[in-house]
Amino acid sequence: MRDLLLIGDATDEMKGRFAEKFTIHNLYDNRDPTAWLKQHGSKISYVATNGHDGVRPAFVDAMPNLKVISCYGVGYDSIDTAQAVARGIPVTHTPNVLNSEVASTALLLTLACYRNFLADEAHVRSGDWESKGNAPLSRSADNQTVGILGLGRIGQAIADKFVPFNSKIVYHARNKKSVDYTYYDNLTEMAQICDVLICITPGGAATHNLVNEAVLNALGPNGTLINVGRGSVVDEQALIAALAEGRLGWAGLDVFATEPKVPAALRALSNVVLLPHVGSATEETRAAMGNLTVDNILQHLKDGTVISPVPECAHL
Ligand code: A2R
Repeated sequence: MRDLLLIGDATDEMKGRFAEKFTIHNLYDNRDPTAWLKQHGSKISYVATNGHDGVRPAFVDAMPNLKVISCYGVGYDSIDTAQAVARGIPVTHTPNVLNSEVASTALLLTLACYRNFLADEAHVRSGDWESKGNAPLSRSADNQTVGILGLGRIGQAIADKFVPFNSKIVYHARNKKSVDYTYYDNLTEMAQICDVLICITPGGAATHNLVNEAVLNALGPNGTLINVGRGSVVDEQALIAALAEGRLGWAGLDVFATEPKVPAALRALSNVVLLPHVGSATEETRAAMGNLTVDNILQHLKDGTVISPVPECAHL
């Protein structure tokens, strides 16, 4: 049996499928992962990790016979692809199979901000409805201008989910697409005309704090920021200040700068809806992502190819 290193979360189904072909070593079962890898790294031929845990460059260095890094997630900013390419190691991820789920999460977060259902539900449970009367009015999510930051696979699925809400879709990405939505090459200018701005770009250096104070101010006191991409894309301190000072209306966040730490100042605000990075976290979608994570490795074991390499590794 070959040896596979598992870093972080995996479903039971993934572990079961891996166990048919590999001896599985769970890195974080070891009190000192660095010491364990120093001793055993040379026997590891495959790594399965996830977008949050990734794999540290020093860990990759400690695995001289590593053949593939398979990421259980579409985002791979926690994996050093330049290092992997230099070693000829394909990094794979799970694009497409989560588009619809993450898009639903973006829509639901938007609706939660607009319709105030979380507070309304608490109003019923607490008995306030009976003792204090009707809940305050909320805002209609219909007929809004929705700006999408990152009109890729998931961004397009988000645009599709908003069709029944009669939304006007605008977008910002690095490149203009052949779509009917209006393209803005300047994010701040786009934010000025948006009711809702939805972030769904990858993380990493190129998108770090792309949504800064100027963008938040442009979105304005009646605006709503939704982030289902990566926490690093939004300047979290600027976001907290804008929300607290009323320069930004609402925020619906599934991702944060330093997960799972969420600043107390953000948790204390009433004009936010906060989720623990569950954008793709349904049984069905995680099963599909898990299968693709395993399939990439099993296919490589069979014929040396992978199914869904990240773009940087497509030539390997
Ligand atoms: O390359 P373009 O023009 O298609 O733009 C991509 C956009 N994007 C950016 N937009 C503005 N400034 C940047 N520096 C920048 N870098 C990338 O994000 C594209 O429209 C979009 C990414 O689309 P996909 O590569 O198809 O990714 P997918 O599957 O939609 O997932 C997006 C992210 C993942 O990387 C995870 O972080 C998260 O959603 O789950």
